[in-house]
Amino acid sequence: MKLYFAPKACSLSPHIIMRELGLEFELIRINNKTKKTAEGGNFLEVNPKGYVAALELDNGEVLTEGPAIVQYLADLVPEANLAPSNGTWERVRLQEWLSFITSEIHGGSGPLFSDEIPEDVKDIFKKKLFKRFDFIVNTLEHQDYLIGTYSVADPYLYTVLTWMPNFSIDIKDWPVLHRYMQRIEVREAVQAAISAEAETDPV
Ligand SMILES: N[C@@H](CCC(=O)N[C@@H](CS)C(=O)NCC(=O)O)C(=O)O
Repeated sequence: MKLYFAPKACSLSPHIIMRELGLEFELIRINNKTKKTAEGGNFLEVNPKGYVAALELDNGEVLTEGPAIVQYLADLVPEANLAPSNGTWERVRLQEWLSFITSEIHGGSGPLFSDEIPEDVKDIFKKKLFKRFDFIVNTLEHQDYLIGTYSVADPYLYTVLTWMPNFSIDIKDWPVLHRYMQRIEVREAVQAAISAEAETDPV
């Protein structure tokens, strides 16, 4: 398997999961501006949508969209318990969280990366994001992880929360979220993924 990634981007989430599961894979860095891959190829030929993450399977199939990728990976090693079994209510709850993270937190922070959006407009997006943070806090006040046990939803939320300093948002203002991030950050797979991405050469 090959994981196409850009350092510190949302591709960190499936990257962490692959390490949590002990899977063998090749990491291929891409340049998100030029869409060149570290192999010298055109990333648009891998994922015509032009964004990471993209997972290329050994049979040549390419899977995109973070929530789909992490569920596919978790199901490869069910005994690791990173996702409840398909067809169970608990799995639907996991999908509910993945959808929430992808649309409300990941998608919700997208405009904050823009150089073209004025600060006062960004403040409107931030306000909405903060409401979503409060909702997450309501859950994490009572349990360590989103579905109760550590699952593929947690490295995804962790990854998008690492972006907040870029927007002058201090996650320490939500102590429950801050402690949650610390819990995830100390995991061996998380540290290994962060280091491996940092050690790759720019494309
Ligand atoms: N819907 C996609 C969004 C992926 C996404 O936003 N990728 C960003 C990095 S976090 C990216 O590569 N952006 C570059 C671009 O859109 O050109 C998913 O959830 O996987």
